Amino acid sequence: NNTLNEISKYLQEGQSIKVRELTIAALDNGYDYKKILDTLIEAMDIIGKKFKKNAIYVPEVLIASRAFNIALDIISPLIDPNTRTYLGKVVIGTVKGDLHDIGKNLVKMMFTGMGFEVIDLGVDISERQFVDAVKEHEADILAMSALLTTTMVNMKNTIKLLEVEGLRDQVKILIGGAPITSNYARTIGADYYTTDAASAAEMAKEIMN
Ligand code: B1M
Repeated sequence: NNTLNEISKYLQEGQSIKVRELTIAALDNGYDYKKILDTLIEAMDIIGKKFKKNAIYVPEVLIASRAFNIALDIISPLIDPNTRTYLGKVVIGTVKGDLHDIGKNLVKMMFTGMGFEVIDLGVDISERQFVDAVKEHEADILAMSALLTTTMVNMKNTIKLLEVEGLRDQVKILIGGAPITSNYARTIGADYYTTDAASAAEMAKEIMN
């Protein structure tokens, strides 16, 4: 139908003002917020797939995600926290000593689009901060990003601290970032590695199934 198709189209074009207007109009016209949310998520999924195929680039993804978040801000108050169902809870951050956050933000956005609740700790996150957040939020998945060969070792240190605290078996660990390889993930005892944000979210969905 028309309004939902337009929301999808404008989201993919990153036209946040249009997406905002149409989301408000759809709600005023009696659309179920769930239908609108599904439309937004599907549109973001299309963006993720195009990004994966190199059909679009980081700036397009970032402006689409901004439009997504603006629409989400309008819808969020309507979601009853008692009935809100998430696929699962993800704690995400860039490791200690590392300030690169573009990739991490993309992963976060794809997770949100997929239906996860995401607790974003930010950048330069110590082993202790990751472990405390996993404990506090009872996270299903810990997602760590590193862009520097000098900081990727902090993923290993975080996994070690989780083991020391007896929490390792309670959480699945997903890692990524330019210098990371599946071999490295195996070596340090992480559960999963993916090369890009879209497949990180797909992988996370599989983990929860
Ligand atoms: Co930096 N930097 N940087 N930098 N920087 C790199 C990473 C570098 C490769 C550039 C180079 O020398 N060719 C190099 C690292 C070398 C190495 O260790 N191998 C480098 C360096 C050396 C540095 C500094 C040390 C430079 C200096 O000061 N001398 C310094 C370190 C600062 C610090 O972190 N302590 C530094 C600083 C910076 C800026 C602040 C200027 C800026 C960061 C801005 C920001 O993030 N807000 C910056 C940038 C922009 C880059 C490059 C140019 C681009 C990184 C980026 O955002 N890519 C980068 C060179 C390059 O990669 N071409 C470089 C786009 C982004 C979408 O990709 O983050 O790889 P990426 O994410 C991908 C995947 O990796 C994956 O998904 C995304 C795609 O879908 N992914 C995950 C990422 N996290 C994931 C997590 C997952 C799954 C997938 O699961 C949890």
